[in-house]
Amino acid sequence: MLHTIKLLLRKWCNLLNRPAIYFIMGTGNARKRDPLVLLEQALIGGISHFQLREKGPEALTGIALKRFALECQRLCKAHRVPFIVNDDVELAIDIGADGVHIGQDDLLCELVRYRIGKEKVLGVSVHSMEEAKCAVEAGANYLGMGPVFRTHSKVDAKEPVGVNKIMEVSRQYPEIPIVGIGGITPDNAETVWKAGVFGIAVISALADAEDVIGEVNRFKALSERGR
Ligand code: 3NM
Repeated sequence: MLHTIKLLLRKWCNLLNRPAIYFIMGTGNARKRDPLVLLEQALIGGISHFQLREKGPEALTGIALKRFALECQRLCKAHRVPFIVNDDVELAIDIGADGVHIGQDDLLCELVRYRIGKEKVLGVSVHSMEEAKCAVEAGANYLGMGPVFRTHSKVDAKEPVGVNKIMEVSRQYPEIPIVGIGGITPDNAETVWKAGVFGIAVISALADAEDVIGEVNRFKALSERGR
């Protein structure tokens, strides 16, 4: 079991020992620059994973979304970074994304796992031990846990939970990688690493940064210190 998980992880993580700096973005998050320029800078900086999360009233749909997703995928491929699609299972399958990330309100984990097959990555957002148990049993490859701190990037975000829940879940499921999310910046990231996460996921800390490459490097340096 552990061996299978490690093999799967190796497939989507460039280097198993490398801390995950997981960037999440949709066109609505790119307020300072073109979204593809933003993604490319984050990739040059050295993010380890990318998730396309297209949300909000102005969100791209249909063919425009597919075109944008293909451009993001092309950039990720060029940098050998896994490309994950949030929620939109059909889009992920259509373009051959590396995986899908779903929340608790999205399709059932089991159903998504069945749709994408065993080879693709399935990430699930969880907020409690019960949700973590369900996600793990349904075949999630990693868990997103948060919001660790207050976030302005998700309209329906829950109250911040800090890092204690992450520590509890990682004690219960030591084999499942946990990615902390929500309000994480270079100023508070060390606390999250110290909770034993596999990675940190961020939107605004990179999307709103003046110097995206520099900010990714700050996160990378912190991950080495905090672990
Ligand atoms: N999911 P930022 S918090 C997409 O708690 C998302 O599950 C969350 O954005 C959860 O880094 C969040 O700007 C938003 O706070 C993260």
